[in-house]
Amino acid sequence: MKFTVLTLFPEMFSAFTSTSIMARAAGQGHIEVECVNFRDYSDSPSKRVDDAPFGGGAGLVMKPQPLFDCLRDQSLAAGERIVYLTPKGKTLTQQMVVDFSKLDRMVLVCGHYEGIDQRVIDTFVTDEVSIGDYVLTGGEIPAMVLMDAISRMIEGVLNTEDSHMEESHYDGLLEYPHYTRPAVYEGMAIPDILLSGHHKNIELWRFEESVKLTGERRPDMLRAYYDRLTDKKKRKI
Ligand code: 6GU
Repeated sequence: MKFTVLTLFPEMFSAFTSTSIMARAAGQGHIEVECVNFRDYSDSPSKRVDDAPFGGGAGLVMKPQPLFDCLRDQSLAAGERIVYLTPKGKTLTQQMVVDFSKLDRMVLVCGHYEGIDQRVIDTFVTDEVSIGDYVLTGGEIPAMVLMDAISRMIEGVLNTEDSHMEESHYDGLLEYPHYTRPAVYEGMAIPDILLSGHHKNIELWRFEESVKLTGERRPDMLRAYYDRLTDKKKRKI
């Protein structure tokens, strides 16, 4: 997957792309992240990228010219996905992440201020994506959220160490509690079952903990999980 990020703040992406799993994924050729500062495309002498909104009101709007010229310079193939990160977009879900992870290339457009001129959206944007019901100052962090979530779903990015949850049948439930050594810490002991060595029982305990937690915190997810089960499995529960 090649990500091309159009942003006024490319430096925000350097730690993200040079650390941990993203850096390894890039090093192994699974992903490539290219940041393009669309200020470089501004035809104004002062390299301005924003202007006052027609119709009045507070805030500034990203001018169409730098983004039009920048997007036209990205040698886009027909059908290429151009995602605009905006709180007005469709809220990102894991299913959308899985669908995006199958693409070879994505262009991510990060806005600031009151957003970008609607004509940029009408001309180029294929998907408008939000990361949740709250407002951030710009699209850079949402773009990183999107790239992180997509990258870990690309074949080969997670090794067996980090990917065990991918294969788990707890998919669609919240995770059970995790413990590591020591078995007693400041007087708090881990659940006995985890020391029993009885793998089947441990598996069952983890599943029950997952179901319990999901029921408490995300009853909507538990219902969806139940609805997805086959009738045969439903009878067992
Ligand atoms: Cl994609 N952008 C901004 N600015 N705020 C957000 C968002 C995006 N998603 C949630 N809040």
